[in-house]
Amino acid sequence: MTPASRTESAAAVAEVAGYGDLALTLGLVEERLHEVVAARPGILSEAAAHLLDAGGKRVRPALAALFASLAGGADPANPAVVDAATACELVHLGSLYHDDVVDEAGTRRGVPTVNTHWSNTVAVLAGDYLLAQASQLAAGLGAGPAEVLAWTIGRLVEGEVLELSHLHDHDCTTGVYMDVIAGKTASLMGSACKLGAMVAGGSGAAVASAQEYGNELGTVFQIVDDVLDLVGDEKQTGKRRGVDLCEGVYTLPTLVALGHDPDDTLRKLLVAAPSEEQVEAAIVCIVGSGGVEFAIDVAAERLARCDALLGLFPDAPARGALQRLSRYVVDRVR
Ligand code: GRG
Repeated sequence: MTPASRTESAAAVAEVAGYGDLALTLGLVEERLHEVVAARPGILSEAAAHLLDAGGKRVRPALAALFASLAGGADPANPAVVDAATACELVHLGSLYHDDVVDEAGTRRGVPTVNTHWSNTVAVLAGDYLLAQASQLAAGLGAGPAEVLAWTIGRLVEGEVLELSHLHDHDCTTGVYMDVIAGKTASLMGSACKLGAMVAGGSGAAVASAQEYGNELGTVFQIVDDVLDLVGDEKQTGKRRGVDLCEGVYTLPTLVALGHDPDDTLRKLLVAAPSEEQVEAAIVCIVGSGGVEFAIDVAAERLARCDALLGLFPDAPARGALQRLSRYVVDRVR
C-alpha cells in the first residue's frame, strides 16, 4: 500500500468525525507508528510494518485523540497524546498478529497475513515486538499509562482465552459472550479513551467516563461486527458470511437462537466442520429466531449509553465528533 492510501484510512475516520484537528493528530500518529516500527532493522521491522502498511481504520488512536481534546483540552499536536494514541494502535496491531495465528487466517486488511506471507513464528515474534514497542511508549508517558496498557494486554488475552474455551459450545451463555467481548474488544477501546483523557490531564471523573464510553462503544463495535459476519454484504465486508459459525465461534445472535431451538434444528446444523449449505441454513434459522434483531437492539441500547456518557462532557467539537463516530459504528448494520 502506498503512503497516500495509508493517509486515506486515517482520513476516512477523520471524515466521519468531521473534525479537522483529528486529521492532524492521526497524521502525526501515522508518522510515529512508522518510526517506532522501523526501530529494528531486518525481518522484524519488515513483518511488523506489513499490516501497518495495509491500512486499518485507526479507530483506537482516534478515540484517544478525541478524549484528549474533550477531557483535557489538549493541543492536537501534543506529543504525549500522539504517543498514547500510537501505543493503542500498536497493541491492537500486535493482537491482530497473534489472532491471525490462532485463527490460521489467510488475509487481513485485504492482504495476506504475516503467518501466510512468512510463518507463524515470524507472526508471533513480530506481534511480540509490536507489544514491546507499545510498552516502551507507554513507559515514557509515566507509571499510570504503563499500568493501563499492561492491564489492557492482559484483558485482551483473557477475552481470547475465554472465547477459545467455548468454541463449538452449544450451551455457551450470552453472559459468557458479553465477558468475551468485554475482554477482547471493549477493554482496548476503553483504555484508548482513558489514556487520551489521562495524558491530557483530565479530571478523575472525566477519565472514568471516557473509559466507560470506550467500553460501551467497543461492545457495540463487536456486536455489530458479529452481526455482519452473519448477514453482512460480502462485497462490503470483504469476507464470506458465517466464518464465525465455521470456526465454532457462537456470537450473540447465534446464542439467542440456540436458546430458542426446541427441535434442535440449529444444533444439528452447527457441527464441527459445517458445509456451505449447513452454514446458509443455520443463518436462516438464526435470523428467523429473531437473534439478529435482538443483537441489534442490544447494540442500540449500548449506543444510547454512549450518548448519555458524552452528555457529561461540555459541548465541544470533539464531543460532536465522538457522537458521529459511535453512530457510524451502528449504522453499518442498519
Ligand atoms: C498478545 C495483545 C495480545 C493478544 C493476544 C489474540 C488475542 C490475544 C486477542 C485477539 C483480540 C482481537 C483480535 C479482538 C478483535 C478486535 C477487533 C474488533 C478487531 C477488528 O478491529 P478493526 O475493525 O480493525 O478496528 P482495523 O483493521 O480497522 O484496525
